Amino acid sequence: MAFELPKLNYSTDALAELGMSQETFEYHYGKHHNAYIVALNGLVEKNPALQGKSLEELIKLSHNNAELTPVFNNAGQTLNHNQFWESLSPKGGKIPGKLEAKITSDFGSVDTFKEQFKQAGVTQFGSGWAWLILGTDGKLKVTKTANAITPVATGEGKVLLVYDVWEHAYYIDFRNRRPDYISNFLDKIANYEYAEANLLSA
Ligand code: MN3
Repeated sequence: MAFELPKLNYSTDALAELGMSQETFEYHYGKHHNAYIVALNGLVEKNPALQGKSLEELIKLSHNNAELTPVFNNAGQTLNHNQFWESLSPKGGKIPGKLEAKITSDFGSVDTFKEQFKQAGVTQFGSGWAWLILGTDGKLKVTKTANAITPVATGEGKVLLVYDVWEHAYYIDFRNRRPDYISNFLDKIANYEYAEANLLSA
């Protein structure tokens, strides 16, 4: 069973008034994400040892394995984008009560959390991702990874929310202004309901 581009929970123009244009979606979802999935399916088809495995299994077995670097990169990017689309919402930006209580408990305040989450993406040199995870110690943490790396590979914790800081994520709408793209994400389109649901199911 080949991997497929996931269905979005909103239309590709749903975030256009909120700082993420339909053109960005057409390239980012329709071309970049799709290309990772097509590449991954090609790699799996050629290698019987990879067949029948989930994305998480492929990521774990290919992590730090030089021969399987292309598998790691394409499986990681497939999963990371799946989680990124879920991390966006046309009704985003509002932090629901249970998540807010946990954020306040673990970061001190919502403002401190947002500043740390923003700085993770601002300071990620080159391409990568910024994450809100539930750490293995039961506390919320902000982290960042380069290229295709995911907390699924590093075992740091469960992914609650993620945003993409590859240039293709923001260059059409924000040009070189990565910090503005991140603030827009945090305040207008971040799907904190998704993050709370992930927290409650942990
Ligand atoms: Mn991307």
